[in-house]
Amino acid sequence: MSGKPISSDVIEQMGGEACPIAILTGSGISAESGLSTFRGSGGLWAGHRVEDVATPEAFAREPGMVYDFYNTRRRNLLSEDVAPNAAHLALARLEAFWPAPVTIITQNVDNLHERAGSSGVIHMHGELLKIRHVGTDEVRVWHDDCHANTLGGGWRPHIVWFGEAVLEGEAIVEALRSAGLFLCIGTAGQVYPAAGFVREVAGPGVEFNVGRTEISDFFRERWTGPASETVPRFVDSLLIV
Ligand code: BV8
Repeated sequence: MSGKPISSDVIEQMGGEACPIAILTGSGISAESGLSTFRGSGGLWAGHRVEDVATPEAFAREPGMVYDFYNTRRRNLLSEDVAPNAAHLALARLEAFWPAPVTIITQNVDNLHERAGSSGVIHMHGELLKIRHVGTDEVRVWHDDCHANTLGGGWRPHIVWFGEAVLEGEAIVEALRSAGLFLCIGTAGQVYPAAGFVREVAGPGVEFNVGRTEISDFFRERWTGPASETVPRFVDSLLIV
C-alpha cells in the first residue's frame, strides 16, 4: 500500500483513538474533474475578475451578466465530461470506513462530493444546482438556466457572493471544534472565513496542494501534487489498521 506511514503518528496525535476529521475543500479538488479554478485561470471570467462578478453589487448592476456567469458554469457542471475524480472518491471512502465522523466543508458550489458518495457535505458558499428567492429565501433545486423572469421572477443563484455571510456557520464551528485532524485540499487560502479555519482547529492540519499557499505555514504536514494522487494515498495510509 503506498503512502507515508502517517496513520500511527496521526492516531497518536489524536490521543490513541480515531477522532472526528474535518475537511476543507476548494476549487483545486475539482480542477482535475474539468472545472476551472478561480485564480488558476487568472481569476478571470469573460474578462471580469470573479470578485467583480460574484457580488450582490454586480447582480444589482448587471443581473444578466451574473445570470450568464452561473448559467455557463451550471451547464458545464451538468455536462457528461464532468465527474468526480479520485480525490472526491477517496474522501467518500474515508467517510465510509473511518470510525468517527468525517465532515466535508466545501467552498465549492459543484456537487462532485455528493456524486462521489460523500454525505452531509457543508456547502458554505452555496450550490450551483440550486436557486434562491430574493424575497422569501426559499431554495429550490434547479438544473436549467436561471434568468430574471424564471418562475415569474425574483430568483437568484443560491450562491454566497463576496460580502455575504457564509452558510451553515454553526455546523462549521462544531465540525472544526470537534476535529482531531483537519485536512485542507485544493484551496489557495485567500478567501475568508475558510482560509482561517486551520487556525481554529485543535488537531493537526494537513494541506494538499500543487504548490505553497498563503496558509501553508500553519500546517503540520503538506502533501504536494495533484489531489487525485495525494488524497487517495493519504486516505490509504490512514485506513491501514
Ligand atoms: C464574508 C461562490 C462577512 C462564488 C465564493 C480583506 C481581507 C480579508 C478578507 C476580506 C477582505 N475583504 C473582504 C473580505 C472577506 C471576503 C474575502 O475573503 N475576500 C477575499 C477575496 C480577500 N470574504 C467574503 O466576502 C465571505 N463573506 O466575509 O462575510 C459577513 C458576515 C456577516 C454578515 C455579512 C457578511 C464570502 C466569501 C464567499 C465568496 N464566494 N464562491 C462562486 O463560486 O461563483 S469564493 C470562491 O473562492 C469559491 O468558492 C472558491 O472555492 C473560493 C476560494 O478559492 P479557492 O477554492 O481557493 O480557489 P483558487 O482558484 O483561489 O485556488 C485553487 C487552489 O487549488 C490553488 O491553491 C491551486 O494551487 C490548487 N490546485 C489547483 N489544481 C490542483 C490544486 N490542488 C490540488 N490538486 C490540483 N489538481
